[in-house]
Amino acid sequence: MPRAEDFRSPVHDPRVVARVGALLGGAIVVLFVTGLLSHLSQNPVPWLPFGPSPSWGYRLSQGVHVTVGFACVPLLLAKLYAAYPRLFERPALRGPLHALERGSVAVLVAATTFQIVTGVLNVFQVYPWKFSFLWVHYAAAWVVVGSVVVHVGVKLPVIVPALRSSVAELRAEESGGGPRPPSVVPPAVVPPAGVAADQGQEEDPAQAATSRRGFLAAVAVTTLGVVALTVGQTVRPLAPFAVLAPRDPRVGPQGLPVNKTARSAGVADTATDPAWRLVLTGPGGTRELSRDDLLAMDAVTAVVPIACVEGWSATATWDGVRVRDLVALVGGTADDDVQVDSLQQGGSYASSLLPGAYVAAEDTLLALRLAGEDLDLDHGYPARLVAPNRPGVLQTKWVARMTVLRPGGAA
Ligand code: HEM
Ligand SMILES: Nc1nc2c(c(=O)[nH]1)N[C@H]1C(S)=C(S)[C@@H](COP(=O)(O)O)O[C@H]1N2
Ligand SMILES: [Mo]
Repeated sequence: MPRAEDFRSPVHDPRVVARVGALLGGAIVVLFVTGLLSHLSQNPVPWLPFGPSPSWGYRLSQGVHVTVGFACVPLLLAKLYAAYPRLFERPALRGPLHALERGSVAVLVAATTFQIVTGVLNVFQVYPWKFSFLWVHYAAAWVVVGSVVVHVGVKLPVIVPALRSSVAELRAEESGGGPRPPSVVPPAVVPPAGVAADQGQEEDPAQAATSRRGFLAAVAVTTLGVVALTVGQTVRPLAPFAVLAPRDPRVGPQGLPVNKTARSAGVADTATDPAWRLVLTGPGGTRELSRDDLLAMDAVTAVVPIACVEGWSATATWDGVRVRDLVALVGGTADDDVQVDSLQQGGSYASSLLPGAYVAAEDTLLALRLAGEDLDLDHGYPARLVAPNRPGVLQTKWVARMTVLRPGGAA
């Protein structure tokens, strides 16, 4: 069994661990905030209602979430590599407080690794688990943030001096002038014989400083590289470089990706049936409208992005009818909530609730056309919902029914 002091690589240094940790910690804060925004836009609360503006809001926050999420992969690996010799610290437990500290690190490592692995797999639409990704990811987010707070609190006495020791000092050390670096673990008095060590010899301070700076530079370059190769799924001009992203936002019928096809949603026949009618229900009764009836209404053009929760997004130009005009046909007002149901039977995305603030927006459409053509079947023909600043999962395709909800009971 190796001992903590057997790991001689100069990278196992509190200044390295603290710097990588600061980046990872910052990333986790960003992930937590953008994650909560995503949660609140899918599970609205009365005290923080989301609205339709700015139209690119969800696109930005979820794009940041997934891009920063990808960037966490190299950061987490670097952090674990720099800090792992502490696993071999002996005695393993020095008392109840130390046990608590070690326990919080175990929770932190487990929860963060779990969060990043499941998050990335979800983006690639790989679901090797039985649980609901969304709720487990949401619950684990609180565990991650809680254990980060405990960890930073406990380690503050190490973190502060480690971060204060600036890069300038590392440089001075490199040229032979600086102080001896503090070690991540207490130095062994006598190097134990017979155990292979990372670097073997007692470290040369200049060389060690160079290795540390080299490691930090490699981490920074790798992380920026991951960002550069992912962010194109949100930022259109960088799309050609988004080789790590599973979706190319430029590829799909009418220039827009498709997550769920009409065939896989089981609506290929019902959606193309000429007998299709939009069933509108409100306080004033029920009306059935054919696609021709809808095309005969006041047409509106809106530029509204599809911003998938999985990170890809793309702007599109839609033509259709304002939802508030439809609501008015059945005696509703622009403040009423509207329940939107798809022809699709079952599945979490087969219906969505459109809160009143979105109904009122002039860019909230029952879209009939996309990019100047009739909607492609896979984009929701004969009619689909599009509203600004709304997660992709709520932009219901193949709409069959819209029901005006009034406080105190439906319709
Ligand atoms: C490590 C820290 C992370 C935290 C604290 C975090 C937090 C959250 C939270 C709170 C949500 C909202 C869940 C909900 O709507 O109920 C969320 C959603 C999401 N996260 Fe993360 N996340 C983290 C890492 C990641 C990573 C690494 C990825 C992948 C690259 C990722 C991908 C996603 C996706 C795709 C969603 C949307 C899921 C959906 O609505 O279907 N997350 N995250
Ligand atoms: N009925 C229904 N609507 C749906 C879905 C679905 O599976 N079924 N998928 C949603 C998701 S996850 C996204 S990102 C958008 C994608 O729209 P698009 O295929 O036109 O790009 O549609 C949404 N509307
Ligand atoms: Mo999506």
